[in-house]
Amino acid sequence: MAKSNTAVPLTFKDYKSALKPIWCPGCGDFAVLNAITKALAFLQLPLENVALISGIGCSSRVAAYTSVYGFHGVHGRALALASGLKAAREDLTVLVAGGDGDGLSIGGNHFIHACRRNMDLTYIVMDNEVFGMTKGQASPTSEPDWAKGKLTPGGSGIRSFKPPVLALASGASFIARAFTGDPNGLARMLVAGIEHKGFSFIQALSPCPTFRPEHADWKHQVHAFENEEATDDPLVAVQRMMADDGLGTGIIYQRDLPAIQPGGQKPSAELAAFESEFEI
Ligand SMILES: Cc1ncc(C[n+]2csc(CCOP(=O)(O)OP(=O)(O)O)c2C)c(N)n1
Ligand code: SF4
Repeated sequence: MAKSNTAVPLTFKDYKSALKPIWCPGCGDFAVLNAITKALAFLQLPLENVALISGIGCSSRVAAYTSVYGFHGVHGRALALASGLKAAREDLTVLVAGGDGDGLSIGGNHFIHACRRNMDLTYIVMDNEVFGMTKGQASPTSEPDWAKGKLTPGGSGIRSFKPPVLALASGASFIARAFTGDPNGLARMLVAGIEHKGFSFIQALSPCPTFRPEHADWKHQVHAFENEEATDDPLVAVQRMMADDGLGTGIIYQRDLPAIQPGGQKPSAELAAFESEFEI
């Protein structure tokens, strides 16, 4: 990786890799890539001080399209990888990104525990309410009667959940929803999430024109929360989230909570001796 030249301000282009995204035309994930690079440029974070960890899915490709350190990991395990990295390298700004399938279906268990631990990570879920990469199966945010694939003719019949509510109940200290149709708004949210000390969760509504073309209507349906001020009161936050149609955008909740940072402790000699017993 090229080291940042700190004498010259970095632009968003410096945070992009030479790889050309292979997302379908109109995919919302392009806007997420742009918002990430704009947020990093705004903060002037040196390239070598940032890592972007992702899972598997169309959206998870985003790690390869940036020039910061990256790890395009295993399906549903981005938060586990990122938590380990942050534990070992507190100095890094660690961003985590992926889809609703990656983060909330196979990765759902890691999600709730990442919220609960409140490590200083910024997690962007590109929510298109579908498994895009595997050609259109229902995800945990798909409506129960939405049906396209052979797996769920007539719909999955399973109610979708609201990711911000899950994040709140699990202990996240920064919760926001953004829309890729407003990339500058998403970039501002990312800046706020990165600056927040603790686990920041951003649900980015990111349309998949290939498998959910009806989401083209999101641009008319998305609305800013009437009270745009973030609340630090979980009761107010949950009321706002439950009353909402899932398309309200803004920073919903932000609260100072202890951020866990397990790094900094050297393994004890006893532990090393114990581990050596298992060496093969
Ligand atoms: C362990 C494992 N199970 C299943 C898969 C197949 N798989 C790849 S991507 C994906 C879902 C992707 O959906 P999402 O995370 O919402 O991302 P999108 O492609 O919509 O951006 C699945 C099920 C896999 N790669 N690994
Ligand atoms: S299938 Fe959907 S999510 Fe995947 S690149 Fe195409 S538009 Fe984007």
